[in-house]
Amino acid sequence: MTTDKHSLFRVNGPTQAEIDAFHTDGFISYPNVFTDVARESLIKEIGDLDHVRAYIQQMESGDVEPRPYFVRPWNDRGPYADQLIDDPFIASLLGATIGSDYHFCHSALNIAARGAPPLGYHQDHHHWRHENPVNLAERDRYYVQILYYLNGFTLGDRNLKVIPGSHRVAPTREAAPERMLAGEFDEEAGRPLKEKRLALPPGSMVYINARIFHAVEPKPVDSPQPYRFFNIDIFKEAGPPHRYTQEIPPEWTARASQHRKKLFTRAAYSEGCWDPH
Ligand SMILES: O=C(O)CCC(=O)C(=O)O
Ligand SMILES: [Fe+2]
Repeated sequence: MTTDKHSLFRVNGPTQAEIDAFHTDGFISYPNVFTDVARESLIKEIGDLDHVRAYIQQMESGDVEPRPYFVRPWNDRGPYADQLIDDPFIASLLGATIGSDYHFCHSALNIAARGAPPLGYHQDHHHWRHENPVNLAERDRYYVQILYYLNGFTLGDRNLKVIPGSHRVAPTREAAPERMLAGEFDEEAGRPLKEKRLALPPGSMVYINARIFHAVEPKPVDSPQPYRFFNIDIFKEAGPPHRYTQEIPPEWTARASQHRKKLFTRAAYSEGCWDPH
């Protein structure tokens, strides 16, 4: 289950300016960062999955209501998607931004078809809004999402948007995105909090601190791009499970390198795992 490629990316690691952007803005945008071979191979690998084919066929048949396509955890990864987990560039980026003590949390695969509804502003840090001692203790630990946009997106067509700097505002009930955009938290963030809409060519990636508020615009019914592919890998600082920390398939562990075994050696989320004992 390996590719013959040393890396799927055009770059080896982040620049100092990118690391600074991660801490200051809460995200790093990497347009066209996949090599052409990796981008094309990943698109083919995903497009060839039976359930993806079935979904697209069903959408094209036109006789069903459009429905969202979302798989979590996404485990049937081919060799290219598998390599994403610890590609040298990804390992370098994680190491440079959050250090070496982190685990693989989970991944997901999403396909947005024409007419897909928007996704409102949200954060994805799952220890928030839970008051158990474990959640409070984990509140400030890094939770990083790596968003892959294999066929890209344009403004107004399922584009991602973020509020740069919003990861610096304490996660209280008052810290709602509408109030941030109204300027109420500029002082706490140390900068004016404003929406930034992104546009990214095929083969792009966005690396975010999951504390940052982010949202997705709808896909117009007449979008020139029939399907937007989106896959995501999530890493967490070592510690108790997040809400979606997945079970690692035994065959992943069986064929894992030492480095990978370390990424996979952590508890998965289970019902009641946050309850005080
Ligand atoms: O679809 C996207 O571009 C991002 C989706 C997202 O924010 C999420 O899955 O949490
Ligand atoms: Fe999200």
